[in-house]
Amino acid sequence: KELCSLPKETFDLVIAANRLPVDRVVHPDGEVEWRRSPGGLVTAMESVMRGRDGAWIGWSGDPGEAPEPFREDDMQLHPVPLSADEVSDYYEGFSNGSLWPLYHDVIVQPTFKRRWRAAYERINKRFADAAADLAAEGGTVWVQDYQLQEMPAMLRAQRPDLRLGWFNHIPFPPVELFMQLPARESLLHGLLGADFLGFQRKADAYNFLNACRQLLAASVKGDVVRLPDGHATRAAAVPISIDAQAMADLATTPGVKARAAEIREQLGNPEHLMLGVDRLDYTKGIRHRLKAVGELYQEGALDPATTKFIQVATPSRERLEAYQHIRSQVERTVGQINGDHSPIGAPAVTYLHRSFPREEMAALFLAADVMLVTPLRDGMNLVAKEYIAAHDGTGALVLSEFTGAASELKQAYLTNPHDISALKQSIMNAIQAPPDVLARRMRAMRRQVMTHDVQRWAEDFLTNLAAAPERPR
Ligand code: GDG
Repeated sequence: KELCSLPKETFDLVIAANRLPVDRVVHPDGEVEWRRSPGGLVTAMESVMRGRDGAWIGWSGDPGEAPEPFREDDMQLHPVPLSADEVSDYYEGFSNGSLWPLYHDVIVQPTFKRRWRAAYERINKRFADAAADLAAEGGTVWVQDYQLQEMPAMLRAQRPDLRLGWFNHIPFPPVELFMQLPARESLLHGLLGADFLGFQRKADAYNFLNACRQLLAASVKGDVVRLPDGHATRAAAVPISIDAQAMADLATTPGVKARAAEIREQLGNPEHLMLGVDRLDYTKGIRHRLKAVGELYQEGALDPATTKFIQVATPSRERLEAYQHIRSQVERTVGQINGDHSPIGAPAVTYLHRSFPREEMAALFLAADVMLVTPLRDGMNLVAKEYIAAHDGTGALVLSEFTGAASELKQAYLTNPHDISALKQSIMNAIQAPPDVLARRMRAMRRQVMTHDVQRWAEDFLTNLAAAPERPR
């Protein structure tokens, strides 16, 4: 009775994402530490929460019982439990076996299973219940990404007082592809529980609005969808970015600069150093990139003694077959290229299948003359922006037209990675460009990235959310 009368702690801003922004690390002495996790979403959201008293709802990363809520930096963290079966059905199954390939242009055939779909709905409800419990009266709940598309409507049903926003970090597919999804109407209705939906590109918002028009026969006027009950949802582009100043600062620290020089030294001070940094995912176009680089070595357009390529491929979703497959393809190709072309003691391609600290990433960006970002489809791609922020002078970016970043970074060497000849030409153009051309292009891209950072993205999103379904003035 006493306990019940205690006021429950609630929060004005609640973030809901599949994962908490921390990983659990157990030391040999049994002590548990939570460490900030790598990855696109966490990198982006960290600065949003800084200085606010907000809460973050998400899975801890370990199956089974959830740890008690705890505080970390400026955040209240609320773990949501997932059993081992739920991890495999909701996360690996529906999220990464059905939605991820479908939303990335069916690069890999999506799998649909009714058991996966049921788990997805159940977990979305679990997240909605947690948010309903934590959000203050009239508060704001910001839902993240494709794993939680049914949560907004579930939450609105319980808490019509809340402002609900959702941001999609990945593309939203054209209706011709989206309509393959067995749960398509429920997902659209789920999203329409929100007041504002943010997408990486205008084309993604348009695809969503079009799906509502065609599959729900909903009333769509401009960028607003209105349901028969009168509730209106606005969908628009709010392209995500990086903490640009933090990356720029990191890249000018003496330690990072020295390390960048050391990396070049270790590779025998190459004339040209090319770099790729990706999660090892079939969407990232690593295979196409290697094919292009391999052919350039083969034809003698690039000299393996003086032009080196470093590919960082961070381990990802390793239990899924499609990821095991891309990994073996990539590793075989790297082996072939090095077998055919590497001088003794200095590989043409340095392949790194592991994660690195941020400082090491910054040193790699700084060391590289040419950054190769060649996804077959990518919501935004933060790596492209990080490379720009790390480079003050020259440096060249080869960038796939199929990334969200291509809409903003027009001075990159834009390319179609499906066209290997075109990709090779773009790489050569970037490598052979005169320094003054590179400097001019880099200046323009840097202006874009430095003035459109993740802090501005978060403000933009929240301003749009506060005004929805109207546009902010
Ligand atoms: C999704 C969307 C969208 C990578 N390896 C290491 C490391 N990273 C960092 C990168 C970058 C982030 O992870 C990856 O972000 P991306 O944008 O490239 O890609 P996704 O993980 O697929 O992210 C994407 C993003 O969400 C945000 O909305 O842009 O389109 O797919 O920051 O630097 N960081 C460290 N060590 C590594 O080994 N420290």
